[in-house]
Amino acid sequence: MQGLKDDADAVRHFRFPQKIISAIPYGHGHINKTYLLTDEAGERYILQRINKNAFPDPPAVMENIAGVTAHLRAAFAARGEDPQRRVPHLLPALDGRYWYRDANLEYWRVYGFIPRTRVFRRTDNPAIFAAAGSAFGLFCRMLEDYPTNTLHTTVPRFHDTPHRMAQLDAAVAADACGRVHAVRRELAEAYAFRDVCATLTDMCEAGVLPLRVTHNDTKLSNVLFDEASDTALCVVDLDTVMPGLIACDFGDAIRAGANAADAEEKELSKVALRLDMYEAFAQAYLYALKPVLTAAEAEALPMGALLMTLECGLRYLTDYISGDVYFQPAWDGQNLQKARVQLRLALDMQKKRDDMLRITSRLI
Ligand code: ADP
Ligand code: GN1
Ligand code: MG
Repeated sequence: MQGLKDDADAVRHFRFPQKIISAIPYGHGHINKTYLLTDEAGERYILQRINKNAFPDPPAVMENIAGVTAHLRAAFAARGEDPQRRVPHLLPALDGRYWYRDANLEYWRVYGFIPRTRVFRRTDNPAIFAAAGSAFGLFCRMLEDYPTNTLHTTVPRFHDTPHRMAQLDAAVAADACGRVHAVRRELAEAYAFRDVCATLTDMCEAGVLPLRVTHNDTKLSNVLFDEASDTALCVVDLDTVMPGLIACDFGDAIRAGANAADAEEKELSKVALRLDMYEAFAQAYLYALKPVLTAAEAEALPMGALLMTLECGLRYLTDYISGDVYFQPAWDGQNLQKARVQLRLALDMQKKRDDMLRITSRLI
């Protein structure tokens, strides 16, 4: 077989109807390792090795995904839509489980490939971003009646921003790579948000914001679009589906998709929140979710954008200081550059908070 080499063993342990003849690295994710498989009849599959550094309990991740995808399939079928195109479909391993553990204790899974789709890594087009907003809004809406307490919290404190701040503090104290002296400016920018970083977690603990089934990694490239019509079809990358806050899903999408500049932009003056993109996403997202959203959840959306942006900046900066142990950098200093962009974007969001609030309140 072309491609897999040492990893070929994993392929032999899934129930493919035909023989797999090629495997090529696929996608642009920074966490899992993804391959596109093709069988002798031309049918394609997505094979992924789950990153144990990010997800210490892969069987729990797979149990969440199996439960949620089954629920979504039934919900789409009930609406008369084709679940095969709207929901990722897991292929069982030979033993009937949805994962296979190899001799190196690495975990693998296989999805059917959803054909005639494309992903956007980035867009300047509000209509494309709005379509992603519909898909993520619908995703949470359809899971509104899913029993939240049956889901595993696979990454504890994933969107706990004060916890991310504390991880940054710990990385600075350890200074494992002697990089702290070079990032004093970025640290000052991050620390400026210390007072605000617990806003959402405090509201959640106080019972003001409810925990729902959320996606937690809502970037544009986690939505498959129909190639012919550019309509959003299917939400993928379900590893982080767990109980969470709507403000975090909304905010992470805005963070990743409403920046006027690239995520690695070197000219930081180009970094800014595009309010037209914010509005396009918010309108579509709220259209899907409005019927179930509480007033407090709606009001918290702008804070979600600010804190998810800050949090991502904190995570990149922590990783840079720690020696790039979580996000695999494609070049030296990439995590630091990405941190600078997120911190600058968070600052711009702070300035535009009233604009965001005004837009959101018009939509609810
Ligand atoms: P990562 O966690 O590494 O980002 P993803 O689950 O997002 O991994 O998958 C990486 C890419 O593979 C996606 O951006 C998408 O292009 C593609 N992909 C994932 N699942 C499918 C699928 N079922 N059908 C078609 N393409 C898929
Ligand atoms: C990671 O897996 P991927 O590349 O879609 C990360 C997200 C970050 C994102 C930033 C499990 O997402 O939380 O927002 O990188 N996922 C995990 O680029 O840590
Ligand atoms: Mg992804």
